[in-house]
Amino acid sequence: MNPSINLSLDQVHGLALDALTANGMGADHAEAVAGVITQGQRDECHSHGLYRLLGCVRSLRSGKVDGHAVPVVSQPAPSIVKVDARHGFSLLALQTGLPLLCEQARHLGVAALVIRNCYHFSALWPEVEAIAEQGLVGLAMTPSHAWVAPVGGSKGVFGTNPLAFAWPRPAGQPFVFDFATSAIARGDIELHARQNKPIPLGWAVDAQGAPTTDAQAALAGAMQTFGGHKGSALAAMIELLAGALIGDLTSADSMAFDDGAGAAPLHGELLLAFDPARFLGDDLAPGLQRAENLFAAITGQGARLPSQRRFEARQRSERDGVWIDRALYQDIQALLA
Ligand code: NDP
Ligand code: PYC
Repeated sequence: MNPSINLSLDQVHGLALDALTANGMGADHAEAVAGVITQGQRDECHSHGLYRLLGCVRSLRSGKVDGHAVPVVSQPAPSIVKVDARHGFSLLALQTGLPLLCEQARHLGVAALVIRNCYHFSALWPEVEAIAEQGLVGLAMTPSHAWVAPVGGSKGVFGTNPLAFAWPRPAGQPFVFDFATSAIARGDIELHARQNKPIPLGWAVDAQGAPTTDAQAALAGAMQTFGGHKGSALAAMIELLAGALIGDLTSADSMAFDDGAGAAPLHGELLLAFDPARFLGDDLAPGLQRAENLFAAITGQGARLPSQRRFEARQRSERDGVWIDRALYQDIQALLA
């Protein structure tokens, strides 16, 4: 039997919608969550594609997430758009606040979207890509659960805290990167554990603080930051900007709130949008050209831009559908029961 199964993107989307609604999620939330899960699978981001349905349904069944929460928008200052997700998943809150974020960025040059009280499980690149689609520069960050040790330590303090950035380009796809400030997303270690595969040294230490290649031991121990002290400082910055500054939980607070339920982390998210037209005025065209020169200097020597792999995967998936692990497909089918 083939260990993988081929699905069209419509089938992926339908499967995600069915699994979420069968577990009590309201239609608008389910549509937002299924959309981002389909995007993740389409772009071959396996840690944040269909695999995430297992965690979403676990979160719904834990009774912590409100699958019908109606996000509430406020604007404490012209440049700050706040959306209270009211203990729902983050994605409907994001959809609710994004148009006003972009409008205010165009008006003021720069604006912030603060999402509070949200359960967060998704990759950030769809969010900054949506900002770049509006011709704006986007930056996004969020904490998670305190799984990651600071450099020099061996106990979780930081979340896997992703940082994503998108720069709109006059032609073609935007320049986008999106990475965890841990050496790797936790989802990737979980996928290694599911498949009984070892992980590289440098991703995590075990519960005794010793470096490990055992994925299960890594999940029971602490993850490491990328780039040593540099990733550690960026992870701390994200706790401060997308936690303390916005009046929401840090990764340690989120983990304490979860109290072993195994739900998605509950915290906030910070997104910033910058309008190049406002920053550059009459110099818009040369400013954008400088960016193009930078990208050409990268690709001109054979290096690739971040997201190039993803954009290629997107084209392939739109043409051929996606291949998913049969065991994962069966686990998802079981969620429909
Ligand atoms: P990776 O280490 O796989 O990739 C990070 C970024 O680096 C991508 O933009 C990738 O582009 C780029 N990249 C990789 N290799 C190269 C290369 N050789 N040259 C140029 N660019 C390269 O990501 P992570 O494991 O750190 O994170 C995966 C996902 O997990 C992210 O989308 C993140 O948002 C998500 N996540 C979400 C969390 C949450 O709390 N919601 C927490 C942690 C992670 P490409 O994709 O094209 O390879
Ligand atoms: O993969 O680290 C991760 C993650 C945490 C929350 C969502 N994804």
